[in-house]
Amino acid sequence: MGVKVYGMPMSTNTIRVLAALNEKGVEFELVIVDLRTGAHKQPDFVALNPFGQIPVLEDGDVVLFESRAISRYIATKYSEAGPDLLLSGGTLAERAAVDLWLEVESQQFGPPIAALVYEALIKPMLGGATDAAVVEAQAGKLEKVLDVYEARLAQSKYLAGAEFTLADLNHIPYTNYLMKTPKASLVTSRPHVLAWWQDVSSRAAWKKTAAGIPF
Ligand code: GS8
Repeated sequence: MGVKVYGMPMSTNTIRVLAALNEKGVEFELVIVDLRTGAHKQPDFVALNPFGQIPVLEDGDVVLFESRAISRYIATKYSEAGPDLLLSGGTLAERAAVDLWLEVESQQFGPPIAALVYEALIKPMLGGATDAAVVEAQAGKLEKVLDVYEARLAQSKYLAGAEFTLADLNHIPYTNYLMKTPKASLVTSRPHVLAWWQDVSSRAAWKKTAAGIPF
């Protein structure tokens, strides 16, 4: 039985999982769970993820939710294929740097960029109106985070060091959507963050993943 991902092609957290699978060259089936019809709150799906959210990964007997746990599982299971996303052959300090930037993505970068992207891009697609004050507030928070990234990326080609890792990959889905909002300037005004974005978003695996996003 092959790998199944339950989710939607436009969902950032689903895209994080697909990006990891594509980096590793793993074949998968995307099973559509349509948030617009409430499919994620139906008992058969809640049996897979008790939080009733996408994505879910099913790999034989292994069923996982939380996209960051799933991307780490993929990076670990397929450590031999494609890039060494967790620097498993590296020193303790090198692996710790991957963990550090994975945490920064989840704890510092994720909350403001998710709120900004929802307000500026997703909400209008769902028929709502963007609240400019929310966008400004979240952009203010993200700006401070990206100042830290600018300093880091001035010294290091990728977030965890000289190699592309899962820490970089986990940032791609939300940054991709940020670039489609008027706040893309948060990236384009920071030369090292921009160079990093141009590099990570030009990877063949990301281009393949992006081709599946409907807009
Ligand atoms: C968040 C999943 C999530 O918010 C993860 O997997 O990383 N921390 C979790 N999923 C959204 C779709 S955006 O990708 C979702 O399922 N929303 C519907 C809901 O919460 O009811």
